[in-house]
Amino acid sequence: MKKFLISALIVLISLYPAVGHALYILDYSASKNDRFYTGTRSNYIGAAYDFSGVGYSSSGTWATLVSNNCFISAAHYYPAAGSTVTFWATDDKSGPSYTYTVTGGVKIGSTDLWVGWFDSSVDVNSSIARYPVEMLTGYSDYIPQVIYTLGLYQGGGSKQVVGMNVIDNFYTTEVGASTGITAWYDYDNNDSPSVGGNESYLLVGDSGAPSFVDYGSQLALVGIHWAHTDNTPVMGASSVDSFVPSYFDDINAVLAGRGQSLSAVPEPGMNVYGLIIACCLWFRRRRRRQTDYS
Ligand SMILES: [Ca+2]
Ligand SMILES: [Ca+2]
Repeated sequence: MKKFLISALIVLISLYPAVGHALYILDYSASKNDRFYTGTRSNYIGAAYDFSGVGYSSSGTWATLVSNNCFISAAHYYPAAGSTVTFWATDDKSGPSYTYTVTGGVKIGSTDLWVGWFDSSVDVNSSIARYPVEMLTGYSDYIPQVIYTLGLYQGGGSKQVVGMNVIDNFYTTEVGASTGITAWYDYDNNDSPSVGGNESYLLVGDSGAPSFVDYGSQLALVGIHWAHTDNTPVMGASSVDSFVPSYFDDINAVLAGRGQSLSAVPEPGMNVYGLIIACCLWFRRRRRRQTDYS
């Protein structure tokens, strides 16, 4: 697995954990941001993506599926053994859904990341996504990447919403008894690239929900919501995610113990340049073969 060339800044910052209820979206609207909106709409920001692997538990916690029966969540707010997690095949809550019982889990080192598992594999025929982790060479390669953030509606209740933001920086963060490398994204209505009115801020209750990037038009996991700098969405405040790529090997080791593995994009040993070279070789070989036979 690729190692990061550039280290995260070592800054221990005490923050508020985002325990308790919502993702604040600057210019929220139901048709634009609700995952399970029931009316007709043409402006849903998640329309191009498959969120089926983002599950929600009977205890109000989040589970993001990364292999057949393992999920990632937050160590301070996760679906505990005995609770059930439901996955919806599409962004239609009345459509097919699949529910599994959590049977265990483990905290990843000193971090706020949690890997949990179910009694059985999530049905392979159920079209429920298993997300890969985006593995780039260095931290700077993730800045400024656009992320899609999941959370609960700022007005209360259990309605799921999709917001956006842009990764600004990385810090080693300490909250409560946990320390880990984190990705920070600010709330300032002034991002580049612009995410417009979809800029989001983590409020209490969203811990354990994921942040994704678009990798080749597919979602790839980069963050799990952990904390924030302010209890209200004031301009200049920052949201804080556990940065999953830094813990790829540790998470993969837990999955390996259960006969599974964590996927990466790009696949190890095959980056864009590797693909270009592979294509060139194939064309050369093909041309040579045509030349030989003609
Ligand atoms: Ca921002
Ligand atoms: Ca900004």
